[in-house]
Amino acid sequence: MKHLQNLSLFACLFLIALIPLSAKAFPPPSPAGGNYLVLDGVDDSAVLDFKTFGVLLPKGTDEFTVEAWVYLTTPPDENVYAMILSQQVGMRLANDDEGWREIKKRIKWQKGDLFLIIQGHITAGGKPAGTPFHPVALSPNQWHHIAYQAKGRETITILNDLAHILPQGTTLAHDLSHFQYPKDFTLGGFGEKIKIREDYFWGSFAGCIDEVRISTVARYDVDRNGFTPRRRFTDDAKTIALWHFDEPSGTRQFSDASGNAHHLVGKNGAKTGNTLAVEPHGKLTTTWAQLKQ
Ligand SMILES: [Ca+2]
Repeated sequence: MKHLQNLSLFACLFLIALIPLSAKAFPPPSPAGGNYLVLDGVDDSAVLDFKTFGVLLPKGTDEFTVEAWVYLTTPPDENVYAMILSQQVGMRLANDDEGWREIKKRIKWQKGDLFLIIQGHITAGGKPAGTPFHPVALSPNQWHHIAYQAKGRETITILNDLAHILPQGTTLAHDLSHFQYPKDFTLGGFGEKIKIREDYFWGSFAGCIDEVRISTVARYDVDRNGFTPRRRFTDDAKTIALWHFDEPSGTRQFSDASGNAHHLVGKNGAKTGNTLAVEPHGKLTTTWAQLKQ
């Protein structure tokens, strides 16, 4: 009898251990719903080939929004930037290391958070440059809406309902010939680590991305309370590209819902998925039944 009690106790402990593992391994759907893009953080990426498509936003674009829902599962190494999105706008995450000590004091940062950095590529004085950036703290294992938008004399970095306004306009560069890394529009990195300076790299993003939209309009009124979008994005005349990632689980081509045929290609295993696709509940039920026998 004692043996049986121990067995039950063991079964319960085993289940308790399993539940958080499932929750961690398979994020819930984003607020946009449906499937999402799953990236392993090793070499997965979704790519729009530069040779075919060029840059997404045309020459002279000074009003735009580039946005996505992101869910980081595994932070990058200390000397690696996890690349979320790249081309005329770059979105990346940096790990917590000593170099961020001063920044941490100035922003709402807590242990385990990463630093979200968003920059636009511009031409300043005839030379390629990046816009000044304001790092914001981003927690792993939850969905965040991130956006970069410009209009008139304001360029804004958005993380959920938080907005950091840079009081200057941004006209995005359309000539990327100076790029040290691939010119393709990418989500999740470049499929390989790219050295940017001694022992420092652009790397891959581990987690999920959903609902990416590129627009030639500033979409968010950040003076309003609670401007975070809560449902699936729609497309309109100002939408250049929109990916819902709602294809059936396991799909490796992601269609552009804007009608502009910017269909992304999943490289090295990047595919659509969601919580239900892996049926963690089914597995738990089976395990429970087996343990009770
Ligand atoms: Ca989706």
